[in-house]
Amino acid sequence: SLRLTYPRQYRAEGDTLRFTAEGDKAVRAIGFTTPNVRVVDITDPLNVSEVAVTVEPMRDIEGEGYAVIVAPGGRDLTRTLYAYAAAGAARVEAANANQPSGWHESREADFVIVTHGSFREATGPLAARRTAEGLKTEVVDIEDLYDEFSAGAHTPQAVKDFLAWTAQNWARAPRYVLLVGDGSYDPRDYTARGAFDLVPAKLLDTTYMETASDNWYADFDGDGLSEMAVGRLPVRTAAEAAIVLSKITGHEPGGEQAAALMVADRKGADGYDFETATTQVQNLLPAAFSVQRVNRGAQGAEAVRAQIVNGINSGPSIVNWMGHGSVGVWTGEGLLRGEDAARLTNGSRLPLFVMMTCLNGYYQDPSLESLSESLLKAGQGGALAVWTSTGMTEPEGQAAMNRELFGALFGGTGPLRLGEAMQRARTATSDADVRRTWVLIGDPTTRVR
Ligand SMILES: [Ca+2]
Ligand SMILES: [Ca+2]
Ligand SMILES: [Ca+2]
Repeated sequence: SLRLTYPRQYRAEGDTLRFTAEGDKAVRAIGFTTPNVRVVDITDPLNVSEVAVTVEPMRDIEGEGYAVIVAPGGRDLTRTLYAYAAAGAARVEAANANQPSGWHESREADFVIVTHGSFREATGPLAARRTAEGLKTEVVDIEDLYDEFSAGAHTPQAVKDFLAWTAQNWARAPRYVLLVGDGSYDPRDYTARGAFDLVPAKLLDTTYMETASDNWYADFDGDGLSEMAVGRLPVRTAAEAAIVLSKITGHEPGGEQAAALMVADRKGADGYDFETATTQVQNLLPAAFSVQRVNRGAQGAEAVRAQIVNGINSGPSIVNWMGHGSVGVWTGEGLLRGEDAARLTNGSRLPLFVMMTCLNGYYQDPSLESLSESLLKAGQGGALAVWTSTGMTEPEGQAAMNRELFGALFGGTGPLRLGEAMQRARTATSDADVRRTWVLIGDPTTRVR
């Protein structure tokens, strides 16, 4: 065999260099643009230490710049070193004192609100109101769940592990969970569009795409049905939280009009008959309901848009859409659009929107707002709550779930809270993607009648 030994030059790139040195031999590394260079011994990543260096200008033959000379220590071992320009080192952005919490202790709750710290105060009136209604409510800071359940790491698993813990160990486990804070598919803000993973979004692979599933947090056996009813208020600021929470706490169940706006897309290239499916849902409304029906049909898009916007402005208690859609729109023609939300004038007559379509619930994009979010956050009206999908799914399972929801809400079993009605509705389909991607953009303890 042949052993070839040759000297190798250590030259920094971008004022950093990772290199090795024998403990007892001095090593010279060149190519730094500044004399202010620090070297750390990273051989054991759990025991990093700074190494003393000598810095000198590079020799003429080496070019312009500075060289560092290092002798890591008397030991024989090969050491791994990292040299960097001190000014280029990343800084710790913030260090906050820990707030102690005790969520591992056995407690009793019917409802838990898991909130980002910025919205904690805003959740107070909702917690007080539900407690007065007989639902024992706990407000949990998401930071404390990271502390207690994921060793401080920002991860959706902390929320799931907390809820699973309550199911196993609390004297009474919650039936309803409200997440207060937007989520993002870019929790570390690699794309520099803003750090909006305030209460983490859990991303799952579905047939057509990767998307968020809030149901996942309380689905302990992985069958797509959650064991607690989960909703989310995807707010980013205290001002948004105040608007949304005042809509929810200001809502009086039973006070709304017995009216429904039922909107159906026309039969598309895929051949699905949205009109017939909508009629089947509509037939489940109580006889006392006044129904406004809008069929996309052969009408001009602008005429349909006007009927929809006017229909919402009349303040029905429920708005139901079956048809095509994307993140911010109903159909490619935009029969209803995110930008319509802020102009809605239905005031305090706030409907539940049931949107059986694609992507209207895609709340996790840091730079786009989904239609469900625009409707929930609208200040002069819009939605009380929205039930829709973060993903792309087939209409058959959606329609089955839509019928079951109306049965649960209006079928005479007494007033159900939204979360309970939606739990029941999901059991009507075995389509795993429909079950997992439907999100309640709203509060699961809200009652619509
Ligand atoms: Ca803490
Ligand atoms: Ca389950
Ligand atoms: Ca969002």
